[in-house]
Amino acid sequence: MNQLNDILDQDLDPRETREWTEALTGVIRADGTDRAHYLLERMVEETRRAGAHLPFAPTTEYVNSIPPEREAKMPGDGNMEWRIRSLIRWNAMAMVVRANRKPGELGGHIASFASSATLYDVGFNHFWRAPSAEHPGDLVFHQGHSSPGVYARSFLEGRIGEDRLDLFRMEVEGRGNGLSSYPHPWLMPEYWQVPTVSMGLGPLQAIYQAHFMKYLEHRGLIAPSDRKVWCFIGDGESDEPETLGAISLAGREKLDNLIFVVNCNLQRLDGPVRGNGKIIQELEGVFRGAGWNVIKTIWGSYWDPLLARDTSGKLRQLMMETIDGEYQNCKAFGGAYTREHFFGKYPETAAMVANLSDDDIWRLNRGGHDPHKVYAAYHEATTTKDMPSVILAKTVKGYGMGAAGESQNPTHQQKKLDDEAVRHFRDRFQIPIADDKLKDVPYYHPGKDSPEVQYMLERRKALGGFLPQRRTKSSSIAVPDLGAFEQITKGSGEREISTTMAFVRGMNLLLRDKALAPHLVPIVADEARTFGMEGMFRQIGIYAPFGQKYKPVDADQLMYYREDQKGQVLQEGISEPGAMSAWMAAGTSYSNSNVPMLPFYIYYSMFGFQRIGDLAWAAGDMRTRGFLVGGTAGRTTLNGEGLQHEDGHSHLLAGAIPNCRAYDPTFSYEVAVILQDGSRRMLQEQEDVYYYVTVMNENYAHPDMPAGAEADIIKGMYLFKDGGKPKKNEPRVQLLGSGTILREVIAAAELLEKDFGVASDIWSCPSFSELRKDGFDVERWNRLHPMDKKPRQAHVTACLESRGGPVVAATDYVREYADQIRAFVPHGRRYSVLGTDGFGRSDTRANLRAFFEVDRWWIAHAAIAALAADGQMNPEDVARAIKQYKLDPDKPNPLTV
Ligand SMILES: Cc1ncc(C[n+]2csc(CCOP(=O)(O)OP(=O)(O)O)c2C)c(N)n1
Ligand SMILES: [Mg+2]
Repeated sequence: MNQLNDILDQDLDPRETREWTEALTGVIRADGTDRAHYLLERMVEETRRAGAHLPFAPTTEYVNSIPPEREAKMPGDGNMEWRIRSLIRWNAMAMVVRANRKPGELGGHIASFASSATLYDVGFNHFWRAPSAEHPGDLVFHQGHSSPGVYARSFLEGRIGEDRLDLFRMEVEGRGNGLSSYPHPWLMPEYWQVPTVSMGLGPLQAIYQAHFMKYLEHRGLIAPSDRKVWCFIGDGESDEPETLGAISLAGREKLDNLIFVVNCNLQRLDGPVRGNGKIIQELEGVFRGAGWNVIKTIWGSYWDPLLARDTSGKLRQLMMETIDGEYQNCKAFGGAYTREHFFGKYPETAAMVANLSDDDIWRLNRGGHDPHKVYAAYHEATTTKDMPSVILAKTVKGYGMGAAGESQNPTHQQKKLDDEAVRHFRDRFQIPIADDKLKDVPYYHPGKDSPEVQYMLERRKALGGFLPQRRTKSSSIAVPDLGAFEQITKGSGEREISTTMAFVRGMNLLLRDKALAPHLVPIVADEARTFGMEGMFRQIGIYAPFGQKYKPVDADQLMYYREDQKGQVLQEGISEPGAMSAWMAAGTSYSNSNVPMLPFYIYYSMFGFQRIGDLAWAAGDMRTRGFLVGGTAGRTTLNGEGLQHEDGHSHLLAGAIPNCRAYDPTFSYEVAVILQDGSRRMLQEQEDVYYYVTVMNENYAHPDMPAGAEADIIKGMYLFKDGGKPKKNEPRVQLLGSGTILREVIAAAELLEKDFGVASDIWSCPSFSELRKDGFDVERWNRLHPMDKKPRQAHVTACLESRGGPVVAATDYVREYADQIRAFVPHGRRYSVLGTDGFGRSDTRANLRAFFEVDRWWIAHAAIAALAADGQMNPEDVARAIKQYKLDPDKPNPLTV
């Protein structure tokens, strides 16, 4: 760039330059801009061929991309829309100010919506279609903290009453009528479609929603349409890697169903976004480079005559030279300041405004506040083919807030306006509220028969209905019963397989169900081979929007790399946030596209919750349905990969998400039960839950499913092996385990019997987190129902109550995982927990399990120690176990090394 600027700064022969420029102008006049563009590109190519290195200029002039003569004209009544917008602005401001005059520090934002009101209004009035019989509906991502403006519109439309506006940010008090601070489908399931307030997640998800809608179209699951995904983003939000990190996918896949609107108010929370540069230019370069159609909407109509008179190019030069920090000053300090510090820089530009008053200069508006410019931009974006579009709209943060906030650095957090600021706001937007009423900052509704409301309703009717609105249910899809999974509910005999293989087999069994199969979406982030899923490449194909244009290198093989426009597997490349977003798009397709889908995203568990935890949380919020499969999990089971790969804690993270059901199965029939029950709940019953299942890569033989175990597997704990009828004086323990470590538990039971004559009941616990939820729920219920004759019992308590002896648990996860059930182990019973606390490392499984003290010998030792502590065995027995099992008593705690 700098090099290019250097070249452009030197004009060695101005006369020659003029001749070329005039020739080009002639071409434009005679044959149009496309022809001129063609000639220029050819010349650049010629020069490059001659050996010159010509740097690429990713940016254009600092003016609107659409010249006035090419602007599509806005239909409708501009004055009416101004009045409506003013009422919306007022009510949005009022709800925040009123909330903050109550006790309770409720918070809220005024300045952001003040800057984007026009951007939303033009969309609501002219572009965004609600789902209807005629149209599937557009999907709109709102900037999270602009939600007051969206509520204020719904208020005028009669969808939200005054009482509810006063419950903004009071969702407990509101008992279902409250208005959530930001868009949260969990809290307002019939209203908000996508949670957006965690900066960066909205734009990332919008890309994958658009990508997934094309997938559905290509696979013939929805009819092709002109529906769009619109995503509103703050300019500050573009700092997030998630915001820009996936834009090349949208360019590559030519997602012309995707429109970003970046509200460039030049400020973020603390101050300017790019005070020393220009955010619009920076974003233009980034998006153009990624293959987007960039529409800059910088200047409002009042600038048009000035720009038309700018024959010398000085005004354009000035616009380009001025940086955002200075532009912010112009809006903060007003017309006189702008005359002196902006226009005053060159005599030519000073002369241009000599006839304008300071107020006229102040009124020179920014593009994002001019509905005509915004309309033209949206029109172009919605009619652009084969490219996603981004609208870079320049606005003023705190527009209309006057001295209380307009372009002020702290304006983002301004939520309390004093009486003077409220009066100013009323005057500026001509709200008919009398002076003596102003102190209450009352809402203003012009009445449902008013021309304003009638106009709004008519517009929404023409566009198919109200927005936002969210579909909570789609059609139910029948899921085959467990019988269909016989291949994995039956034992594997001598054959040794891993739970990963069992899971993939389970998916393949689902794919055999003709009605269900089209709804399955296997998703990988470049790890299909790791999980043995490469067979699916040929079988159901990898989605490629433009098909496979090359002969794959392995074309002669059975399982070749088959890409297909109708491919079913989503291969998202090495992007866990991307694959997760694709999973969320598929898992919410029941709501957004009225097509239920069941996505399976399979990944290295370590690159799941801890890497994309915020998305996993948003997935719960937006009621995503699907399976997350944490492959090759467990701190000691994924043995060679070491510290960064060995997951010993994802279950704690998963367990914290309220509607995520997490399981750590050991045997293939457990996998089958979880898979069947999960699919049934999500597809057939349409429950708003999602599943996290860890699967391992250790191969071993799998037994038959014990009869009648299904219900307890789902609850999280079932008796795997009965230790037999208790003999007199024979010590007895209850051994618990999950995942691959359950097999160590089973082996420990044999050691205990053989070496110490201790009997064990063995419990498989595929979900300590489900057990914890059940236990606390029961405990809470009992506390609240003291007079009830029959207190409820936690599943853990019920299982262990009639079987004696201390309880010992071991898993391949940190101790906290199994420790979650401590409170529900029957009263007075000892509970010892082993786990893999500490950093992972690479070695053999056997060495790792010895290191983390979760192998059979350590488990047997822990059981003897527990019996000794209970007085049923002696310290000598513990010492013997240490010696016999070659345990090093001076070994450092693995947590510390
Ligand atoms: C991941 C994340 N980090 C921080 C925040 C806190 N936050 C909310 S709004 C905001 C500033 C947003 O600025 P910008 O994107 O420019 O939006 P504007 O309000 O100016 O339209 C910040 C930092 C957040 N919501 N999410
Ligand atoms: Mg901003």
